[in-house]
Amino acid sequence: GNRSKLFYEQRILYTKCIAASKLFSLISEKKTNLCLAADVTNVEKLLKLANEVGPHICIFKIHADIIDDFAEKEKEELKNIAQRHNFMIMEDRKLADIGNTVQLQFNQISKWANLITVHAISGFGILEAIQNSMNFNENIGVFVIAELSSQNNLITPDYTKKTVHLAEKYPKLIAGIVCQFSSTFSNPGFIQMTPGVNIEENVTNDNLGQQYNSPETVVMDRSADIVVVGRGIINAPDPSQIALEYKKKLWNAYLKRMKK
Ligand code: 5FU
Repeated sequence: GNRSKLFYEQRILYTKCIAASKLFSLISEKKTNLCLAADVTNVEKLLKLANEVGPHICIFKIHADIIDDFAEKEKEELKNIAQRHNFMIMEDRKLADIGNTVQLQFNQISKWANLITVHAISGFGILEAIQNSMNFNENIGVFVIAELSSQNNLITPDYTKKTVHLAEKYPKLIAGIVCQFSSTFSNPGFIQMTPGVNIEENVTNDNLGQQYNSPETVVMDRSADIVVVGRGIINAPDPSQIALEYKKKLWNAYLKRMKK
């Protein structure tokens, strides 16, 4: 079937991952497929962003290792804000080590994040490690990186295919796939998360390899289900107002895709 022609709420029927079905329903309830990449180093600024942008997003994605003094208290506060505004917290750690090491890392991250990204580079052990971790529960979902947005990255089409194939073997664990194209996978139960988006027409890349597309390109032409936006929002003078603009553009692109 063609996953890009199914509504979010219809996709619930195809997933065996409880975190993914929660995500599908919160997206259709809040009418937002926007994920904020909250790449700030100051923890007060992080919590302020979560509070202000929270109503407009489905996922608040962070890199915990860039934040100064991200301690127990702040993690609890972030969880409270997530509950208040009904969004999920993703740690974009891109775990990539052997299973045993990943299990130890996951035991920490799972204390405060519901979603986590992993590379499949080390093979099945990484997914086994998470699924069999003492801290694993059904509210946690994994996103596997099958493609990257950066210019001249080293992922090959064969690696991408094998990554998706591996993900298919863990339907309860895998919420989705981080990728760039519609053709990367076909399973309607997996959520396509796509980074590299900016609404300003003259912003097509940064000077470190990042590449940007428009909301319409990624949602309509590339069938993204969740779109990641970082600097396009966090560097704006009023992040919540810009986030609302992204939210509307992304949701309209989804509605147009469904009518096309
Ligand atoms: F898997 C990926 C990828 O392929 N590209 C990305 O840019 C993840 N990202 C993340 O999305 C990256 O780590 C940033 O947190 C975010 C994009 O931020 P930007 O400021 O919108 O470029």
